[in-house]
Amino acid sequence: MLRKRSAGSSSRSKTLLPDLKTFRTAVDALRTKLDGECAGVRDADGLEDLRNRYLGRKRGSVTLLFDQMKTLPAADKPAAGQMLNVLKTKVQEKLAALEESLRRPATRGPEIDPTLPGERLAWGAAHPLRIFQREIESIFEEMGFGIEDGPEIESDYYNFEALNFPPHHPARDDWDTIYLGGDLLLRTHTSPVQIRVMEKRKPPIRIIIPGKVYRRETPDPTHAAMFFQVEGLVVDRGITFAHLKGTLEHFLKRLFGDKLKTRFRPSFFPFTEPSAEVDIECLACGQKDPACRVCNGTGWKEILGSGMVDPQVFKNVNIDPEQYSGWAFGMGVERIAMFAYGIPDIRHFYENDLRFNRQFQLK
Ligand code: FA5
Repeated sequence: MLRKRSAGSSSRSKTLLPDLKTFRTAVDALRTKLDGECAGVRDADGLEDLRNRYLGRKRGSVTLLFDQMKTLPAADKPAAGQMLNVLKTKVQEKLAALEESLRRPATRGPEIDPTLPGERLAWGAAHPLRIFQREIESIFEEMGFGIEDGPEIESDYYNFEALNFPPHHPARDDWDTIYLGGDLLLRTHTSPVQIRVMEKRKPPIRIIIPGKVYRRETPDPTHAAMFFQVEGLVVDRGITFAHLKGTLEHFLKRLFGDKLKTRFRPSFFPFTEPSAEVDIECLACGQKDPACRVCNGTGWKEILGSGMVDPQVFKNVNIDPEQYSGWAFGMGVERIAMFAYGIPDIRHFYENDLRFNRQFQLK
């Protein structure tokens, strides 16, 4: 119930406040409102306006509360008076802080001197492996090969089955990889792209396929779990193993010089028959160090696998093996780059150490 205004109360107090509780609510509300309004003040005029609205001698909100306090019962007045004094001090402090912050110049960044020389930006550069891959590509391009690529996420069919690895074939163990669920995996070699290309194109085919491959592998100086390969594929009428040998020998001599010693070793791949692995003399130790970490003292290092395309693979892509023959190879880019640049450990390629990377330049 509202109290009647007592005689002698100020004519400025229009609203009668019933009790201390309601009075406290009004004081709290004013304090909250003040915080919001301070945040909106941008200049001295705004500050003056705010000061008048709160502390103005006639209509300031705080002044009006002082008037209204007089209508409270005598017993409530000391508490209400104390409340109002605290509020008034707070308002004064807030306004003083606001005035100070308006007087301070806006924070500015450092002065710019346009006459100073600019900062030189570091340009990125091709990674040594990319540089080397380009070098391999250009030698094959000179021989009339085209360049193809394919997906790094492959299906079991392209990575294995179409290449003549039936499910559960033990040869799959050598190409173990990360399986992504369902039928998908990270490809273990670039050979699946052979199938993809032969599915869409009929012979003659003469291509190389550079790309990244993945294996379940424990890293050591010559093995990585992710590395680069360049696949080669030639299919036409009358293609023989002699063409494969001649092409690879020419390629390796272009890279390492005419004196390079190479050897073809019989091997096995489910998708080529016959198959051969190609070794080059160990250029790290010159075939002289029985304790060499690169060739394990054998004097040779395997750099690629190769062979004549198996007739079953041709059948899988509807190419008639009675009319066409072909060969394929897959080489490890890092392995060859290690010899070309004299790098003793394959892991240097992946450490992103600029002191290492900067030693290699595009020719
Ligand atoms: C293959 O990957 C076959 N797809 C190659 C092939 C293609 C054979 C076409 C016949 C016809 P292999 O697993 O041997 O084969 O790998 C080929 C080359 O990749 C190796 O000679 C080696 O140079 C490189 N290589 C293999 N494993 C690693 C590894 N963990 N780290 C770095 N390089 C590797």
